Amino acid sequence: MSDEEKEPRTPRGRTRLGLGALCGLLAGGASLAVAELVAVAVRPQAGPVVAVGGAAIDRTPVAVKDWAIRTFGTADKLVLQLGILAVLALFAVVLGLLATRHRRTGAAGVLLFGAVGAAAATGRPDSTGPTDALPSVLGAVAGAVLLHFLAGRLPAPPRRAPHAQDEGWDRRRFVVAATAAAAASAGTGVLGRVLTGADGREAAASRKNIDLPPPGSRAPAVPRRAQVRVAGVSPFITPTGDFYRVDTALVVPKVDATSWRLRIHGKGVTRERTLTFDDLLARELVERDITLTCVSNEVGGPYVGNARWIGARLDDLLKECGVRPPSAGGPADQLVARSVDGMTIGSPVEDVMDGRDAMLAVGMNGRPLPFEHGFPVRMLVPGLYGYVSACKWIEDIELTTFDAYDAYWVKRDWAREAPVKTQSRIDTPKPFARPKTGTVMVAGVAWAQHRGIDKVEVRVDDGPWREAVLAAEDSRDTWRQWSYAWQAAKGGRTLTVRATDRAGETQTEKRTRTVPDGASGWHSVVVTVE
Ligand SMILES: Nc1nc2c(c(=O)[nH]1)N[C@H]1C(S)=C(S)[C@@H](COP(=O)(O)O)O[C@H]1N2
Ligand SMILES: [Mo]
Repeated sequence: MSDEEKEPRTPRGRTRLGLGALCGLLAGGASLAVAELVAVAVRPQAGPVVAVGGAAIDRTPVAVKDWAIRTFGTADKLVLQLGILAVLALFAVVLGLLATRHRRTGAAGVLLFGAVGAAAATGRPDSTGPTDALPSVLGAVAGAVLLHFLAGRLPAPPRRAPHAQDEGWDRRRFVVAATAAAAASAGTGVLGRVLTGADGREAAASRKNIDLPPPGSRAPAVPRRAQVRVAGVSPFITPTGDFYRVDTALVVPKVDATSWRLRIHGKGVTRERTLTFDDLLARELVERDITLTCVSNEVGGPYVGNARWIGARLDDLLKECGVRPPSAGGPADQLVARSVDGMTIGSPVEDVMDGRDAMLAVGMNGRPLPFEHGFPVRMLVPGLYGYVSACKWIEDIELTTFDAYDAYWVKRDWAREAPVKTQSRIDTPKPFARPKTGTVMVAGVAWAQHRGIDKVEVRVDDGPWREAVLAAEDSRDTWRQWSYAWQAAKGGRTLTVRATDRAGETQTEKRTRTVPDGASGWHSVVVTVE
């Protein structure tokens, strides 16, 4: 065996490798810190972690995405970013080890990672051009230089200094350089964070300054009896802070309402328009209670919420632009909404213009939209799943055809058209609860937006279906609560619920997955009566 192969086995060889790994981590940290700082100046979304994460989300197979949403819920994006950081750390260590042998190759490896980040950033649908490469490129250059520099200050390989422990290595110099590099990276990273926070300031100020005008058409008060008085049932109006959030944005877009614009154009648009936020507020605003549901919601799942929205009617606006629905001879059957972060969402023009309360929403539960829910403006179409109707951070509406264009999710195996499926959920008792024998209140929600709920039935084990008591209906675009006073006898019991919509259609028992157009099947809860 040659000396070189034995090298790592000697104590000094091991020290050298350990320090090499450290150099790699320091260089990786410096790269990220510099990149994130540059991203503040360029665009927060152009930072390498966000760009690579976004590219990963877009390329993730539907099954994996579904699994991630199921497993990590709303934390899915955090998990993804931590995963990216872990992979980067691993590669940083490898490059550091490589640099103990070949400084140049190690440094070149760092540049290669920069190229990957740059490609991801410029390839994002919301990329604003080649400047989006700057964070990754400058970060990688900083990391490469640092790795080259630090690797040059490692102890010499044993074969070159076989006897003297410390010959050729200025330990103090290395420690000083490494510490300085770590401190500079940390400082840069903190500065980047602080400046990122400041970046959304104008948008936040614009949101604060909004005084939503009173809607010209108010929603009637929610009937008092729309909420069943049973502990554990969802609040009829979902508090904004509890409203589910589903989107692909790793960084929530912070749009300044004063510079926001919405362009309406495309097939059959005879009077193209670009609206400002004030233009929108100057229109007659409508206030409506609408229940929003995600197509990724499993049977019994949490991705459904009900809010009181304020917005401008979309059908009126489209008519002013000369748009006619297909049934009136219009050439466009698909309305594609585009957001500032490059999301595209396609809705049937026919549904948007059939008189239902499709709107460009500016308010949620009496306040301007929160950033997470699409500030300053989002679309809503009662009766359709969010991915085909509810574009957040909207900035463009294009009239086209379903034949001519597939929107983001349609390119990823989801259905082109997706009306909400009739569903019902048991909110209480919870799975594996241990209620006492006697009267147990079973209660929950059912939804069939834009059709309305006409009946909810509950079944115990394989017994007969029993009609639940329906709470008052708010509107056919909202969910409806129900309750059932169950005379519970001792033992393990399975409670099952099913709903019937106003079209007379009873929820099918057939279980389907969420892909391609929403889960179906009955929700069951297993409890033990004591
Ligand atoms: N810009 C943008 N809009 C979007 C999405 C998105 O990823 N990006 N997701 C859609 C999906 S799948 C759903 S279910 C709803 C969820 O809206 P919420 O987060 O306000 O509940 O937003 C829709 N609008
Ligand atoms: Mo969704």
